[in-house]
Amino acid sequence: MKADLLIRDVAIATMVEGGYGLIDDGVILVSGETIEWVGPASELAGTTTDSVIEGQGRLATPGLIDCHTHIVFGGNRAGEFEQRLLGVSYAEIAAQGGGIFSTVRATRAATARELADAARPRVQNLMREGVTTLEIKTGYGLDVATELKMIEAMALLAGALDVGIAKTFLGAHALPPEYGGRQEAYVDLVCDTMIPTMTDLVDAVDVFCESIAFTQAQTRRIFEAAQRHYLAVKVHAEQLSDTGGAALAAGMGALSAAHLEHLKAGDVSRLAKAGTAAVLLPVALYYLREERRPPVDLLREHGVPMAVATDANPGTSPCFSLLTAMNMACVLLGLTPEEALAGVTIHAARALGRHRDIGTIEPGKRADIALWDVASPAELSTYVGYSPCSLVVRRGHVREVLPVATP
Ligand code: DI6
Ligand code: FE
Repeated sequence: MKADLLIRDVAIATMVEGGYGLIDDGVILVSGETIEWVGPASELAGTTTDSVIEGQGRLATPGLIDCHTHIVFGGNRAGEFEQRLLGVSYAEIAAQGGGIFSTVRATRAATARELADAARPRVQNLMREGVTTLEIKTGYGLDVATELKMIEAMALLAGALDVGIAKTFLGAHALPPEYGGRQEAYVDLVCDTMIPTMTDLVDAVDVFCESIAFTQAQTRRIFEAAQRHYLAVKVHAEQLSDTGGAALAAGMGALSAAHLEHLKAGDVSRLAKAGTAAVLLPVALYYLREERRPPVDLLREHGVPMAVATDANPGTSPCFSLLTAMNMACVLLGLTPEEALAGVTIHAARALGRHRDIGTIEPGKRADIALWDVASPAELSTYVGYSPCSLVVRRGHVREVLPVATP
């Protein structure tokens, strides 16, 4: 067999079928950008390769995927953090024109270049943790020009960094102040102007379906507009209250439903039936000190794919560490470390509709692979504030440097 790259002497957590699928003393063969062969060294027939990575017993996993972020934004919300510590709620801050609106003002005032420059170190922090693909949402513009500017900032990031970026249009994140009281008129703008404008620029359309944001009926309208333009849909639902957004989204074939703290038991089977991934965002509920937890036991019982993501955003989850989100998924939500790793690999790929392409280590998948200085895969969910990632292969090449220089 002839291949371009051989990775040997690794323990491989293939994540095929959602479990570790461990292969000891494993070998991965890569041709071009694609995984060609995976298995134990003992089964490898004669091979010639141009380059070899000696794993030295390290763990190999699929490159990690952060499937839900709002990592492009202007300004910061540290002042609000202080307010919240004094007891002011997220909803109260939003009602006073803070929250998402303060980020909208700062994002409108910034250039695409400034937005990309501000986001770069945050994305690099994810890359240092073995992330090879992340999703980024718009939603801090809420007007055509600024939403487009956010997409331009994402394109600048994609051009500057060796990481895959999935772009999601979240025009329905909040009602912009200039539309005060005219919800339906703004939904018209989203459906009739924004979505047609964004069609070729984004991969999916998201809606914040919530008591303080958009109703179920408005969410449906926006999804119908997205689907008329052949765009995939996904939802933020049941974060602060039960509005039935997740069931609606599942019924419309959504890729994912995120948050779900208030998801009712009866709606779990709808997610399962539709194959809609549940995206768990433990850092947001930690940050907001939410008592409610998504119904993880039921999701597990029904076989709903559970993804785990950072929700990286300046307000409810100022966290740019996917390993931290994995740890919190275990500690706060009761996932096993194996489920947490599946949540940032195979199930995160599903949440992005990319499961045929990325998220596992198996022949035919893209060669996005992370190597870790750990003795067992459970270690990946164990640490807070420390990344044991030591090498990343993306699209079949060794990613130049992890942004942190190793001596
Ligand atoms: N849910 C969230 O957790 C973020 N957006 C959303 O719809 C919060 C965004 C922010 O507070 O800036
Ligand atoms: Fe979010």
